[in-house]
Amino acid sequence: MLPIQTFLSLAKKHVSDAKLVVIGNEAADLDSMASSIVYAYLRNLQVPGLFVLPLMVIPREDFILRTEALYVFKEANIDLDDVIFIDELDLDKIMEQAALVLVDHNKLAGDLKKFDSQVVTILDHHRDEGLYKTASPRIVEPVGSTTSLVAREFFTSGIEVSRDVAVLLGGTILLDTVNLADDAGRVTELDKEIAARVLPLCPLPQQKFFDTVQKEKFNVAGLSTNDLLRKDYKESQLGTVKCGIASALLPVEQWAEIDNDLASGFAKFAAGRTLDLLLSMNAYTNPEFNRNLVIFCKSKDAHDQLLTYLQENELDLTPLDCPAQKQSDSGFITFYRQGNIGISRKKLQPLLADFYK
Ligand SMILES: [Mn+2]
Repeated sequence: MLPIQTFLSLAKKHVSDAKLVVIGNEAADLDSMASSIVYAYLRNLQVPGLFVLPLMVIPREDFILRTEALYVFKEANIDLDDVIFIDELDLDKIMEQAALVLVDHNKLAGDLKKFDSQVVTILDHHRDEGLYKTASPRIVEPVGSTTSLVAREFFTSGIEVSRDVAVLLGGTILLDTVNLADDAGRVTELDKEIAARVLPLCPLPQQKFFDTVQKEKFNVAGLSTNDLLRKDYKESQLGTVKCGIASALLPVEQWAEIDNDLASGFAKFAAGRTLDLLLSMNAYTNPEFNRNLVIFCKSKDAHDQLLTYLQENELDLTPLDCPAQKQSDSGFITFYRQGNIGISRKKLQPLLADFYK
């Protein structure tokens, strides 16, 4: 049987011949990416000679931010050179002769909406938007992971599930269902049934496999300051102030060890996006939940006014010694422990909007 690696490398070689393009949702998480690849592989095995292209809907440079996917793909022996990203092809051209399969979403968004009339198949676990009623199969079921639906198709086809395919499916199901835990409220009977069939084919036992995928999700060791800032980033215009807020999952102290010139990294990121204000909200567990806040703004005055306002709103900020605050030509940066851990980005955003309106 054609190994999944060979399938991917052939799919890449024949991009311009693709008759079916399989895409996940815009967030391009592990579920979306693993589902695209495995479902495309299955369709190709069912109809040899049908060129099916699994397409990752993020630029290639963003893939390293999905650290859990990086790990699971590696464990599945997937060569990243054979994975195709949306910035590497002319999708308009391909869609002149191809149809679209949606996995892990059931409604096209943004720029892709123009392909609405070309959706022929759906496998998803989100709320059914009731679109593309002629799609076949059209499977929208509230299971824990889309990969469970893909796996069921695989088992139904009678085609053997290899070790590497099992790793892609099993790793994703465990992550999406928090290790099949009932109290996490995500797992369904189907997820459990599928897990019971694919996990025995995986090289790691269930608990160890889950722990590793989960750990890799938070493994930011290989990322630069620029990557850490853009990994989970939101931007908004607040009156005359252009404000960016990053959410990072590591202590500021650890970040300062990875990058001994955080001030420059923040200044460069802010300059590239013409920001007046750049905040990083750092959340981590060690062993209790903690928050840090980094404030980068144009001047010490601007900083002091914002700090006073944030303290009035009970963020309970105390300066961190390491790293020290720093004034440079490009801006002023300070680092705090945020005592009030209840203030998340969702809550901080409206507070800032009020302040700058
Ligand atoms: Mn999903």
